[in-house]
Amino acid sequence: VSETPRIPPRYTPPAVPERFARSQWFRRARLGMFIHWGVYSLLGRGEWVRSHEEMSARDYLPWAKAFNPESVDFHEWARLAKEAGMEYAILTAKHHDGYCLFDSAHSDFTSAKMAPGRDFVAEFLEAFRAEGLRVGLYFSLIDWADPDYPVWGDAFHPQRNDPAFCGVRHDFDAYLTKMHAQVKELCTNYGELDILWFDFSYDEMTGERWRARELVEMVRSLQPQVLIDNRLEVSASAFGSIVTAEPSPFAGDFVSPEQLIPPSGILCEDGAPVPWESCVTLNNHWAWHHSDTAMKAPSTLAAKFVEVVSKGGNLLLNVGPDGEGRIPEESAETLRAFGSWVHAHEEALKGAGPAGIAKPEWGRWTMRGSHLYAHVWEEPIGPLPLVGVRPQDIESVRLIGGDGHVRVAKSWVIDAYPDVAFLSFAPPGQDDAFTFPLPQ
Ligand code: JFZ
Repeated sequence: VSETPRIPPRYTPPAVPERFARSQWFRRARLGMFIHWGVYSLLGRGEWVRSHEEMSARDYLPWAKAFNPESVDFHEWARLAKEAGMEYAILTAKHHDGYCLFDSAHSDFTSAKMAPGRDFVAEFLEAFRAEGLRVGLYFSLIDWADPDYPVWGDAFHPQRNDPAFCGVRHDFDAYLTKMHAQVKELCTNYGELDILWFDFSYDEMTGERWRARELVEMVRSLQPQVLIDNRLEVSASAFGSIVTAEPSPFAGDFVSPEQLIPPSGILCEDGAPVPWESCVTLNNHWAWHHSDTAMKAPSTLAAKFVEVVSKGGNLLLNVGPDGEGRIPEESAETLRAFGSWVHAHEEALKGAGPAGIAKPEWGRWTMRGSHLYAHVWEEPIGPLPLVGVRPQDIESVRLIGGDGHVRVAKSWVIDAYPDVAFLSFAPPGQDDAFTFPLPQ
């Protein structure tokens, strides 16, 4: 339901600060596709399989050699993203296992030099751009395949970051030089990128330990407009200096909560809204998992997407194609059903954000320009109170996604609450009814 008030200042939500100007397209886009895909997709036990199952490099190598998805169709992925109502997509160019889906002068462990003989990053970018989608690349700061990387996360090595263990042949600075060089390749060889999604910092491995200042300077010199997440500085569970008055040079352009919608959006210390993007799996894994059938319902995704928009964030929904590059049919079906709902309610979501009105009991508010959108999750039993909206501020009301009328309720209904507008719903031809089944 939408009504168009003559906007008095009381309906104007706090503006996103000027320092986030670069992310304007991103904050309007609101919905993206995350794609976890690589060698691990062939094993079907999630992208952490090498670490969780204590596989050595030698154990993992046969899988890397076998990874050869000849029938992968990136155009089909891109069409699904469009059908799902998504505006951008982010592919794992390199995950923690170190296997690159792009051609790199600094690694032989790549899809270009191994069985596929293809640059999947280039193919992905071409296909998604052709559908008019913005494009991003996920790049792991952690690399289990590089002997110069401290072995955190590799359960095979209980010593983790212990310098005594990593000491002898291990040269972390040499690792960083290679890692920076690969990021430079991604920023140089693939045209304009919209997002670089670094993952992730932990313990002492954060910020300058990645030579992050130098890295971000290099990225910005090559890709001035690219958006960077906040994980050069923090893990999935923290905001970082982006929410302070003095963000570091590598604080990033947005916060990246994982499997979590922040309780009241994300605000800077001074109360100004900070851009954020919640990444969420459709089941319980990022990469393809052969026995994970826990699929979120399209209606759950719809409700959660409204929640995200009402709090000023983005939703990045994940798919995990299998080792052949097929997006599981259950994921595709779920996204198509969710997408048809998104398309039907697009104007209340894309380019929309918080309304600056307290969350109502019947659902949520979003706002776009001077339009307020009431997302009504409950079946009204009578006139619906719009607490925070005065009747005199409403110019017109309109129902989105269904037949029937919605109108501002007659005065006798609201006598007890003169400052609250009420809506009544009526099926076609029954102007005096209070309610009728809302569209799902
Ligand atoms: C990271 C990856 O490890 C994971 O495989 C996936 O790509 C996800 C999107 O990002 O997940 C994390 C990162 C950091 C923490 C937890 C999960 N953390 O620090 O708690």
